[in-house]
This record gives sequence, structure tokens and C-alpha cells, in this order.
Amino acid sequence: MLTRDVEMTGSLPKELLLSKHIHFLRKYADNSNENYEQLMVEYLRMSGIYWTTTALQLMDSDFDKAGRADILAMIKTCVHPNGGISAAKGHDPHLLYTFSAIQIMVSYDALNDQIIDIDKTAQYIRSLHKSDGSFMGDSWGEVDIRFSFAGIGSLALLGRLDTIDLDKTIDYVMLCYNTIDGGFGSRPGSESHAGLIYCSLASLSIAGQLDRIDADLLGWWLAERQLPSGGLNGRPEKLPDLCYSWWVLASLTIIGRLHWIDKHKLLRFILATQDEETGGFGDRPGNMVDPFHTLFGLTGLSLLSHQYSCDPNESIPADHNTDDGFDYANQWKSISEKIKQINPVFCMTQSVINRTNIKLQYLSL
Ligand code: 3PZ
Ligand code: ZN
Repeated sequence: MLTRDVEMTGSLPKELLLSKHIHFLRKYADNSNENYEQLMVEYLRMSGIYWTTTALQLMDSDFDKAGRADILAMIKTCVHPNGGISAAKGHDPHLLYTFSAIQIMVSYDALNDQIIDIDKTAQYIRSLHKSDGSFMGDSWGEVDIRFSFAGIGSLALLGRLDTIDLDKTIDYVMLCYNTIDGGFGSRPGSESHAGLIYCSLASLSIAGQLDRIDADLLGWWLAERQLPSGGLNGRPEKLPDLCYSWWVLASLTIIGRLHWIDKHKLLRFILATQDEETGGFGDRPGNMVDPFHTLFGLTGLSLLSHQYSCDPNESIPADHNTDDGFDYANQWKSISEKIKQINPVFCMTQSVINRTNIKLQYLSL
């Protein structure tokens, strides 16, 4: 069978370029109102701020206060009378941007700073919940399992999960489950896809219903996403893409099977997607960088390095070329010291999630 993959040749970065990434992201984050307008297209702006600030929080403990006031003021201009939040001022509210805004506010511990009316925003989310348990993204009515996660995740962060019938919501998520590979698609009967698997597992984790899936079958399918380059794809026959490091690794972490992939090979792929000049990460080695892939490069490294530093006795597989310019043992330790722990369900720093009362379920082998 032909494997679609990328070549890992030429001079590719082999170390984490931490200060370059901070510099790259600060161009977006500093003085947010002005720079976000220039650098992040409007229809994505709220999510762009979430990707950028979360990435910075992972690397920089002093980041906190710098852009806080500007960013909270920007969010306030996006809150609609119905409680929904838009990507930018003057745009229509949408569940995805409402979720991004709530994630940003929780990370700044600003839920009670009078930016939103929590009751109204919970009611907005409830208004998008249909009687079959599915979620629409906005009043146009499109249904997708991504919106189920955005709805459940938003309400969990607001402390308002009791606003909806959670069991019914999860029953709908389970309608999108594929018994053939243990994965999930965007709607009932749709093909499995790693991004949608992440959304489904995160929803099941929040609801404490992970026992409804076949974790071994799904873990196997997820581990098969790894290609010879070390990178991961989102479904069979596709090229590797850095953002799948996150969708796949977060999924494997939730089901307690992160060690089913070759983390050393993946480390090499992730580091190779950095841009040595500008900072930031792209989808594949040599490609253009953006804040989205920069966040998911860092979160992938966070999951891998923190799991590794918890288990320092784990050996490097014998088939690893020790001449490849990598000092694996030291790399893992130094990366875990530079990047904070990420929460695999919410994609927010673990210290922020620890401040909340949210209970999450994880499986173990
Ligand atoms: C990217 N979106 O639809 S998007 C996204 N993609 O808003 C943001 N991997 O052209 C950035 N591809 C870059 N900064 C890409 C978010 C997509 C995912 C596209 C992509 C990622 C490969 C082609 C969907 C959460 C939220 C949204 C998505 C997935 C997960 C694009 C294309 C699409 C989009 C934005 C820009 C550069 C950044
Ligand atoms: Zn991608």
C-alpha cells in the first residue's frame, strides 16, 4: 500500500525555539485591539485570541496581566443581548466563538468581571440545543458534533451543566459513534475523523460516560494515524499535519493510551515544523506558520513531555537511531520544564482547570 507522507530531510530544527515562539505570538497578543485586527482575519478573531493567549500561557508564567484588560474589553464588544458571543464586533454570535470567549475569560479568572451575564449566556447555549440532544452552531441551524463539545464545554466552564439534559446530549454524541473502528464522525453515519473523536471524547469525559466506547479499538485506530515521518494524520490516506498531534494525542491521553504511539519520532516531527527565522509552527516541515498550529505544536509537546517526565524509567526504543542528533532523555526533561501542563479535555493550562470545580473522567489501561 502506498503511504502518503512527507520527507524528513534537509536542515530541520531539532530544538525547541521557545523565545522565538513567544516573540511570534506576542506580535498577535500585545495591544490586542490594534494588532489582532491586522493579523487575524475578523471572522476568526475570538478563536485567534484563544489560540494565542493559551500558547503564551503555556510558555510564560508572567504573561498573565499584559494583555488582560484589552482582551476582556474586546470580548465585551462581542457580547450580544441574547447572551451569545461573536468572533468580532458587529458579527453574529456563534457557539464556537462563545466557547473561545469563555475559555479566555476562565483562563484570566474573569468570569465574574461583568463581561458577560452568565445566566444569559447559558440560556443562549440552551437555545441552540435541539430536542434530539444535538447542538446547532448558531440560529442558522447547522448541526455537528463539534457544536456538542462547544456547548457542553462552555456550560461546564460556566458551572451551568444543569441547564441542559446532559444524558440526552451524550446519547446524540453516541449516535455519531462508529462501531467498526471505535471512532466518531461529524453526524450519525459519517466517517471517523481524529478532530471529531477528540470533541466526542472530551464531551464523554465531562459527562463521565467514557465507559460507553471500545477504548482498545479506538486506541488502535488512533495509534495507526502515525506515519513513518513520525507525524500524525486525521484519517487514513491523508498527509500528516501538526494539528493532529493535538487531536490524536489528547484523545489517546483521555483514554489512557498515549504510550501507544512512538513519542520520540513524533517529537522529531513536531520540532521540524518550527520556523527557525520567524518562530511559530506550521502544519508540515517548511510550511507557513500560524497561531493555530503554534498552539497545537506546543500542546502536543506538553502532553508528550509531561507524561515522559512522570515516567523517567521508560526506555528509548532500541530501534531508534542514536546518531540522529537527538539527546532524547535531555530533550524530554528540558521541554517539560519549559512548557506547562495542558489539560487534554479543555486545551487550557492544567493550573487553570485546577481552579475550577470541574470533574473529568480519564480511562486507564
Ligand atoms: C486553520 N480553521 O476553518 S478555519 C484554522 N484550519 O477557521 C486556523 N490544518 O486557512 C488557522 N488546515 C489555520 N491561524 C488553519 C482554523 C480550521 C482549521 C485549517 C487547517 C488546519 C490544516 C487546512 C477548522 C478548531 C477550529 C477550527 C478548525 C479546526 C479546529 C484557513 C483555513 C481554515 C480556517 C482558517 C484559516 C489558512 C490559523
Ligand atoms: Zn492542521
